Amino acid sequence: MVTRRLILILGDQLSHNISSLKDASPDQDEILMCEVRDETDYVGHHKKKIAFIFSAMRHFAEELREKGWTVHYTRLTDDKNSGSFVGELKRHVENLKPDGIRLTEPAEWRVHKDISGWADNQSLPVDFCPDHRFICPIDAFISWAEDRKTLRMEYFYRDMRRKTGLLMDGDDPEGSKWNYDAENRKPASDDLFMPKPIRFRADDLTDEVLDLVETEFNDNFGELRPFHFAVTREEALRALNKFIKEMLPYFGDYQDAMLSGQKFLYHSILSPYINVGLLEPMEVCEKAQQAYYDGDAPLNAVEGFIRQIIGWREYVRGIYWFSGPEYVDSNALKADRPLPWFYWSGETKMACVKAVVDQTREEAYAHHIQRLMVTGTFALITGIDPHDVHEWYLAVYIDAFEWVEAPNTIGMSQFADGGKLGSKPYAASGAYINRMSDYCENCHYKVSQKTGEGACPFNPLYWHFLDRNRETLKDNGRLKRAYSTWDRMSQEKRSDYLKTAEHYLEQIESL
Ligand code: FAD
Ligand code: DLZ
Ligand code: SF4
Repeated sequence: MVTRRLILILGDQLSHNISSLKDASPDQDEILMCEVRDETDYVGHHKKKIAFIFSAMRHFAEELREKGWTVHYTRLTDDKNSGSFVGELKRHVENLKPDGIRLTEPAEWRVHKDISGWADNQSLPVDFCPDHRFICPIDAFISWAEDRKTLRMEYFYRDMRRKTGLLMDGDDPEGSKWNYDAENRKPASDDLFMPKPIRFRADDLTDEVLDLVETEFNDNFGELRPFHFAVTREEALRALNKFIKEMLPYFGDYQDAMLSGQKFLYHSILSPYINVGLLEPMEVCEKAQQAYYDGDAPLNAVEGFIRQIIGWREYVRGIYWFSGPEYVDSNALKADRPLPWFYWSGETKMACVKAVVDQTREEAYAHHIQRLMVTGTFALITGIDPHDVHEWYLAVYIDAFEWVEAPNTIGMSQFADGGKLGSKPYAASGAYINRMSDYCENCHYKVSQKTGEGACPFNPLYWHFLDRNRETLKDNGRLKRAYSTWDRMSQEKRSDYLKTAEHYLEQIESL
């Protein structure tokens, strides 16, 4: 007997070779895709993020139809839209009476729980297929992690290099070193040639989505237009090719640099495309590897780039599933201050924070060091509630999906998991931002001033952070030097730091 399955494709599963479509046939199976309020409203997403996902979903549905599939596509404003994946599954099961349901496993706990909870009470079979776009299956990560006292990305990454064969010379790493990060920390100067990321013109389908977002999500954070993101695989491949040719050769050198007015530097801006499935992580890495073998990009750049994808990206996904749904509520440092309003408005005298928030509002994008060492470090050293910080990052970036955002925010950036993901908190004084950027040149605050009115807030707040978290952090090997510097300071100097920090904390909203 022929079985007729209904295949649910979620908004971050827009790959033609997604596992739920393997061995399925347009002659007997049908597809369901849906724009639902549960997904648009679980945080107040940036307008560009909603537009990107809806437009990419609608384009993908069209491509499937061109391949002969019957696609049942629920638009956000359809009268019968129930507002949730489960509601749409129920409605379509009633109408279409399929013999079974199939989907690639959802990427996050919330959705997985909802759909599997519904599936448990169904008489028809619901088949969850593993997501083969990731290199490390969840089970394999869990076995790797369970055997270890401490989890560190570097060892996991080496296993991924061996497993994929990327940049391997037999059993050894290409160039005989696994990691070239030491060569990757140059500040940038504004006379460097900065290629611009490719920008795509909105077609009719995207224009329609932009109008929808303008009407339905007008109060959400962020500027909707101009909208230049790729929304099809063909466009995403063009973005990938431009990155490999023009930016990759300099990616390593300037990976940590920040420059006013230069929002993208040599970063790839590929995370949204990889995360929703328009590009596959392995194909991106293979292209980068080829550029190295062809002599078009140096090893430090290519290794650094590949490490972000098969190392960090896979590692944070593993940590997310290994840690359970309660990971997002971690708060090892018991931080409880509310998120300052300037994270939304950009109205702050701190030039670095203003630059990153303004850019985030305009582009729904900031690069890793901006996220980690500016907005992330400020929230960490001022003791903002990590759950508030997590919800902010989940809302404002176009590439934000909980499985990748939460470990980066809760773990790497806020140290709220107590050091499960990373070995030290990314706390820093203004000196770091001054070294890696030009933000301090036009700041109201003086980066060289340590205490008193006008001192860069990062300076006293850094020491305040270390002092108030001493009990929890004193045994962290990577903070030993900082604590001994603090202990060597005179009582008077320490008290000046703490007084200035407390003064700043009292008036945090007007910093
Ligand atoms: P590039 O600098 O060009 O890097 C290449 C690719 O490597 C990226 O496209 C991405 O796929 C991958 N990558 C790099 N760093 C990481 C990382 N730490 N974790 C996972 N993948 C990585 N990334 C997201 O994709 N979604 C998020 O919601 C997200 N939230 C973050 C929150 C915080 C607090 C921090 C510190 C980092 C976060 N990151 C997140 C990681 C990183 O900042 C982004 O992946 C990167 O900035 C995306 O821009 P890009 O494509 O230009 O990256
Ligand atoms: C992020 C998002 C948004 C804003 N809207 C939708 C949607 O309407 N329909 C959909 O299928 N997916 C959407 N997504 C992406 C989902 O949240 C994502 O697929 C799940 O979180 C599973 O990881
Ligand atoms: Fe940021 Fe301090 Fe530099 Fe101002 S002086 S830009 S607050 S690091």
